[in-house]
Amino acid sequence: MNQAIAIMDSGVGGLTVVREVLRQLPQEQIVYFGDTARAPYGPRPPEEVVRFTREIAEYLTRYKPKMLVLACNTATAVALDDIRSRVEIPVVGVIKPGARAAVKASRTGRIGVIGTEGTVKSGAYEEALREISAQLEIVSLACPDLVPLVEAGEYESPLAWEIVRRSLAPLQDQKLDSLILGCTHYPFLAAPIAEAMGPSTQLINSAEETVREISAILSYQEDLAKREDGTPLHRFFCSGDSAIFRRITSSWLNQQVEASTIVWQVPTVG
Ligand code: I24
Ligand code: DGL
Repeated sequence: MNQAIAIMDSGVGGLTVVREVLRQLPQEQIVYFGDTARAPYGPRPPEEVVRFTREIAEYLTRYKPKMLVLACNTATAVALDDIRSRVEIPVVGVIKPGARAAVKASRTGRIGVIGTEGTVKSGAYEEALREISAQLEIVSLACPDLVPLVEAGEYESPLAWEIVRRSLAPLQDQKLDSLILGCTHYPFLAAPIAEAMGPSTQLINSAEETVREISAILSYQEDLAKREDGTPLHRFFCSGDSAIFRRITSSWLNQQVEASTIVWQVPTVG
């Protein structure tokens, strides 16, 4: 089917999911929205994140997508059920795929989760993990310093190793055998995180697992997968400065993309 896959995120972090779709499902067309003017979502109250995610879902439905992906862990944590009840198409979040991969990878059942404040406070990862297996020991930790670190381009600097080590200190003696990177930005810090946790902890990247889930839904619902060849035309939108957004997107995806800024239509009263 020729309709696009709609992907939303609080900003540019969801491009990790986009890159994975381009790699695993190169024939699929993407329409992406990054809420760069209102990012980050991590520190925001859940009601606000739900409202923003609804607005974006509503905006993206005008492109008649065949599926909507919440690439943001914070949005998935607080808004997935709400969005599912409002749209007709399949809605995929990043939490269940990550949880499933972690349980599969774990031998001891001692699983860690790191994410934004919003994600960790919601308890969504615990819920998803316990639904898969009741036998798990789960340790969750909010790491609010890590997103600003990545967005400052500091993820390879000595400062990154120091901040990661300090942030993850509470997990160091927990004997976790897998750790879910429950935030779009954390794969950029995989090296310092792996070093801080030690060699017996496996890191789980939700973006990769999510695209396997997308792929499974598309091939299960046979009429959903795109079978034609040819280069699809992707569309990128953001709520903030489109020049900066276009620069980050083009460099991350290794291709020049067009991007436009969307101005929300404020409903007029009376
Ligand atoms: N990486 C991220 N966010 C940024 C950034 C970055 N600036 C440089 N790099 N800025 O996230 C966030 C705030 N912006 C967003 C756009 O609108 C204006 C405000 C990391 C995820 C990227 C997929 C470094 C950088 C880059 C290209 C690719 C990867 C990367 F420029 F880390
Ligand atoms: N995209 C968010 C997430 O995965 C991280 C950035 C933010 O806080 O907006 O939780």
